Amino acid sequence: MTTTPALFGPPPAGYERREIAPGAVHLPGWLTPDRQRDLVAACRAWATGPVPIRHTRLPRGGVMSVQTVCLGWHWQPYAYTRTADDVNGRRVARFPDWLADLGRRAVADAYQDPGQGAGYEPDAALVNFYDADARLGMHQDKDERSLAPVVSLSIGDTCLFRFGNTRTRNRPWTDLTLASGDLLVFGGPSRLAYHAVPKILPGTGDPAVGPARGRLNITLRVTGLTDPAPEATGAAPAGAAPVASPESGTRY
Ligand code: MD3
Ligand code: FE
Repeated sequence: MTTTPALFGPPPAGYERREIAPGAVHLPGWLTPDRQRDLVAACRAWATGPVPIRHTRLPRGGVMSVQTVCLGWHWQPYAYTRTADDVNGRRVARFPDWLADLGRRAVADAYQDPGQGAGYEPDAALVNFYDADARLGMHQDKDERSLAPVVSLSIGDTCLFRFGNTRTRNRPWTDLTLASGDLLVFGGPSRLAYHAVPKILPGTGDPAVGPARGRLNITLRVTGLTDPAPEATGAAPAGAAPVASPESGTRY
């Protein structure tokens, strides 16, 4: 059992807040060095299992250059499941409450709206690791059934991030750099915008804070999914009387 990282307390005083587009907010340096170190330690543990970090396989036979491990729900193109059927079939690690709390603070700070922060209930995280050559092509995040914001936390090497538009994967787009400690929140009219990570800038991270090399990105999402009722899983004997479900939300 790991202890809860010390992720609480206010972000650094005087951090900037940049609105890239309506609903897309960048808070450079929102994570303190201590919080970044705690998150790196957590990512190291998640990377070992129950589902190990791996290059996601694509439907046409390729693999992504980015390596990913999921919490709460497992993502593979193009669906979320509880078990990593494309890796080892195991259930992914649970989504920790402290990470949801961090997500609520992120949304509250990005939108300067404590109410919106309080109502944010992420249930899945994708931890992406980029080595010097990894890239992520232009795509939309649309496998979630909820349009709640996506929270993105960057640690390690700086990357070039390309924020596009909601209609096409082409221009217009805005390029910005994401450095260690940066928070991005994408919601509202920006939630379905195309975006990409065209380049990592190797050696730009501080190994005393982030990974020895490369870039970590943690995205928090609201899948909008629920587990099937127990009687629909095949777990109950045939013909068994339906069993009352436990308190909702506690089955995982
Ligand atoms: C804009 N990850 O995991 S995070 C992804 O740095 C992903 O690893 C990138 O794109 C990374 O899907 C970018 C920033 C991000 C995440 C979700 C978005 C930007 C977004 C959803 C809508 C619009
Ligand atoms: Fe994405």
